[in-house]
Amino acid sequence: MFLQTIKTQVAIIGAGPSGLLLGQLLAKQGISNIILERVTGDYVLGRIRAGILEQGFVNLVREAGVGARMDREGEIHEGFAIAVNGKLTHIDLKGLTGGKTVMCYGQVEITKDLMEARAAAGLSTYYQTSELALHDVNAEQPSVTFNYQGQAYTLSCDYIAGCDGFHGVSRQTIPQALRTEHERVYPFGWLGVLSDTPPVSEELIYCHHERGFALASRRSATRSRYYLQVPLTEKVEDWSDDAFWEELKRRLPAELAEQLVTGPSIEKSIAPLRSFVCEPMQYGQLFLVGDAAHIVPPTGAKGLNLAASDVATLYAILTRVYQQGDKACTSRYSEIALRRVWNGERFSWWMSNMLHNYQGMPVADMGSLTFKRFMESELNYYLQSEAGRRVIAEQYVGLAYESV
Ligand code: RFL
Ligand code: PHB
Repeated sequence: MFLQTIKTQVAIIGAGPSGLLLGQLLAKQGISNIILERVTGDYVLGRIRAGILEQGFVNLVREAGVGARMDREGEIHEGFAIAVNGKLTHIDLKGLTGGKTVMCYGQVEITKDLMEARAAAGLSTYYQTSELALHDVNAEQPSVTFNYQGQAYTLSCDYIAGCDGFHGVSRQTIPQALRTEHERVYPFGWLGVLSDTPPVSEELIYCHHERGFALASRRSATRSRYYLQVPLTEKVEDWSDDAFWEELKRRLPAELAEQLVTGPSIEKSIAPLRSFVCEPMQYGQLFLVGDAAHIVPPTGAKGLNLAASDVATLYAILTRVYQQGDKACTSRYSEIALRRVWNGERFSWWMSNMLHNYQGMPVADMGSLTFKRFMESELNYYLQSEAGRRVIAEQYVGLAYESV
């Protein structure tokens, strides 16, 4: 097979939101980059995931010049609600944080906007690559080899951004002895349904219920996204649409359950819940970004937002490298990124513990009655106190990005 050699400044592995946003921002600064993706663009767009974007993320998308549709179609949310066994408490994000809000705009839409902007700018993305491997990441001139349309390629570059998600190859390139992986797998998953029905509420409602957690989210005035806590043993095929709606009604506050508009699901899937952090997030010229380095359970709406803060940090560092010749600043990436990551991890873990029901789980998995009582007490305390609600609000809207 003939070997093609190509060259760029930054090789980006993965065309998820992390890779696409980083690529767009770097290109704005005149830093060349090539994205290598394992699957097709349509496959990437088929993954229904996040819906809530922090202001920092929104600003970054605007800075990348890709915010026009988001600003037109996205919804600004000034608050959300937490229901405890049917009783609602409002978390006034705007009032409690001195004016901060979040944007409700689907990950699929952001990804689509970024893909279109990349194509329009003529930036190069290789979809459906295989056999991808990273080489010499600890040397001055690393490279990535891969196959594309039956042809073997070598991409030589200055830096590699590993934006290839939890199951990607980048993280595995860091020698095992040099990385520490922290992991907690939760003893339940989220069954999610997307439907073209008017959402039950204008704001999101996180429901703590004896039968298990539920979340009422949305994508627009006509599209709803709902989730139910289910045991990990559950199969999505065993959940008919009717069964899903019935269970959701049981967990929603009664007055909302009565108003719930049901309809056929357009997507239905089960996602396991995991907390995961890889330390450090860099090795030589390789930087891990987003889900490649960390995973949070979705209860705090933080996964994509942490990916965005990694992108912001790496973008600032690489801009400094290429515009000021300050190569030494690259050594600060992991330390800066991890500080924010650990806060998001702690918040997501805490929200997950308070809002889910661990009853029936092994005691080692926090299934004891004592743990249940601690969590009920914690939730009640934080909801009835304004200071408590502010603690939730401040972290939900997202901490400020650290400068490089
Ligand atoms: P992604 O999206 O996984 O993209 C990685 C890309 O890398 C490609 N890849 C490879 N490419 C080339 N070679 C290889 N060897 C490769 N291996 C993998 C993959 O095909 C893929 O295209 O990671 P990225 O870009 O870091 O983005 C992270 C986000 O997707 C994730 O954090 C969020 O979706 C998490 N999340 C949420 N985050 C929020 O901030 N707010 C939310 O409201 C929110 N809700 C959620 C969520 C995640 C969920 N699930 C299903 C896990 C709700 C759910 C249900
Ligand atoms: C979603 O709309 O998919 C969503 C919203 C908030 C979360 C998790 C998921 O915390």
